[in-house]
Amino acid sequence: MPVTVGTAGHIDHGKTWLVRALTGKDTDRLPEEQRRGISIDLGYAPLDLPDGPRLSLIDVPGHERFVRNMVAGATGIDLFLLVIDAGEGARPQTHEHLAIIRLLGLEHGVVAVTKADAVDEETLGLALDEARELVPEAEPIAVSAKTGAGLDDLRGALGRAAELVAQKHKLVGVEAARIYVDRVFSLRGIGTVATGTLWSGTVGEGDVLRAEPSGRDVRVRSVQVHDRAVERAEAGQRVALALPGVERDELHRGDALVAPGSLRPSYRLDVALEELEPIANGARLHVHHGTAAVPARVATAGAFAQLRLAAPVVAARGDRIVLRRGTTVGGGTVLDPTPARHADLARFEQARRGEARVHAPLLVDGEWRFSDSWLAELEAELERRLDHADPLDPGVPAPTEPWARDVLARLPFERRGSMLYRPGAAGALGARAADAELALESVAAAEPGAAKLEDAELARFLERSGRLVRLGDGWAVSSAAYERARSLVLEECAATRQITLARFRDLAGCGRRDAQLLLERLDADGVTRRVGDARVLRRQASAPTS
Ligand SMILES: Nc1nc2c(ncn2[C@@H]2O[C@H](COP(=O)(O)OP(=O)(O)OP(=O)(O)O)[C@@H](O)[C@H]2O)c(=O)[nH]1
Ligand SMILES: [Mg+2]
Repeated sequence: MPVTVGTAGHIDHGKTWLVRALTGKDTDRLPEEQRRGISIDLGYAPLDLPDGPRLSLIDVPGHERFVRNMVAGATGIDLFLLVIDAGEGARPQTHEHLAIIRLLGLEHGVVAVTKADAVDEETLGLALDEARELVPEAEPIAVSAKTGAGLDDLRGALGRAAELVAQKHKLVGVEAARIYVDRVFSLRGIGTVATGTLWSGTVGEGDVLRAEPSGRDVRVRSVQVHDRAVERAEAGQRVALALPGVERDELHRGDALVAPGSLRPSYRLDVALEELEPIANGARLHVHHGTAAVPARVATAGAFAQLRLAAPVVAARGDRIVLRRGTTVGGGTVLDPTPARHADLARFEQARRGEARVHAPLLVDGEWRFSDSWLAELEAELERRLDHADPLDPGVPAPTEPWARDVLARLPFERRGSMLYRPGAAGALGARAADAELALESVAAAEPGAAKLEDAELARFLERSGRLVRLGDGWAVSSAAYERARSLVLEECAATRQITLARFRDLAGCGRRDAQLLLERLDADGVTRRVGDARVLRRQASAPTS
């Protein structure tokens, strides 16, 4: 079972150097990080333990201004590696990071007292004593990233802690896939890539995930774990997902990718509160959940609170959250991720006992029951999404939960395929009709190759209306060119069982880049599958249809 380790500790205490000494990788990759000599954003590196498992390391920044990034990194981890400068001892962010680790319910970790080379015996002894007091459950280890002293002991301690976590992992059953996005970037020839830690479930090539809160379904073209392609990644692993058809600016840190129909975004969370500082009824603060940080207002009752969020999050019962207002003021455990609006003690108590109040749909005697207020909220949420839908195709994906059929029958929307529309709504090109003509002309002129289309929304609309097919990186081909490419591949594979990029390029008569993009689209569409340097047909596609 894969285990993810996150660093923690005050600015300049030596986290990044220690990660580099352990893994050989410098996680301060941003130019600004290199210039200023501090970490700003999260860094990632694999750590191979001698005859042990491979761990994923997440390096976090110590600067107080970037605690938000630290929390985003820490929410996905299983183990902490608290780093303390032997000469300085514990400082403000040592304490704050440790508080966050506790609020997130992380039980296992290792404390490294580093820069041991720079202090005398006595100072080192004092620092180790202080560390013991701070984190009684972990034996602190004196290390130096400069000389390498103590690194083997540290690897050993990490290995033992990872073992404890892995045993706990085993007790957790398989759940629906859930990833909180921490980075989005685009790669030439691949398109948009999103990374994050897989909290639960598995994810593999060809899976469909729902991006929340946008509600869009996305198809996973390929999965990598630490720069290596895998067929399927499992819970606990850091994953990089290639998502064809998603533009880079359509997905952000904080968004969730979940198995469709498993978890819904919610503007409210009922939590059992843990206060580090008093949190008053009505207080405004930031809720950190997954990789998101969302402004919220708190409605308290006793040791509970309802968090009313300015933007929706996707949470599950039992998730931990951190509350910050300049500094970390508390945290909590989610009791109900989709509660009705309320703030009374009796209902919080019920939620804590896990008693189902009928609010969100519940199957009772073969029938879906839900409250009127839940239905009204769902309708309002769908209306909100429809308001933001693309005017070119003003629909949103319909809910796919088991209750969808019963519930949608009671809402005033029109279902067309997998989408929901306002009754009679139709896409309108309007002022963009001329742009559409130009786009189609450039795609036709590029045949048999691809043309670059700057307006992604327009390209999506034209694809939905069957006039072109989008490839990665904003390139597109005419529908005819795509069909021809598909037939070529089917025919060649029928004759010789496989097709290489070079052969396909010659047959199609286009350039290498366009050939590559076309083949990747055929992979994403489930026609072909990569095997080494060549492509073969996926089984269901092997009977030519055209
Ligand atoms: N002598 C000595 N100096 C070290 C050691 N490790 C780190 N340093 C020094 O401490 C400085 C800061 O180390 P970093 O690893 O960048 O600190 P950090 O904790 O990652 O800092 P932030 O990410 O900005 O919070 C380095 O530039 C080194 O000069 C060590 O083992 N021995
Ligand atoms: Mg650093």
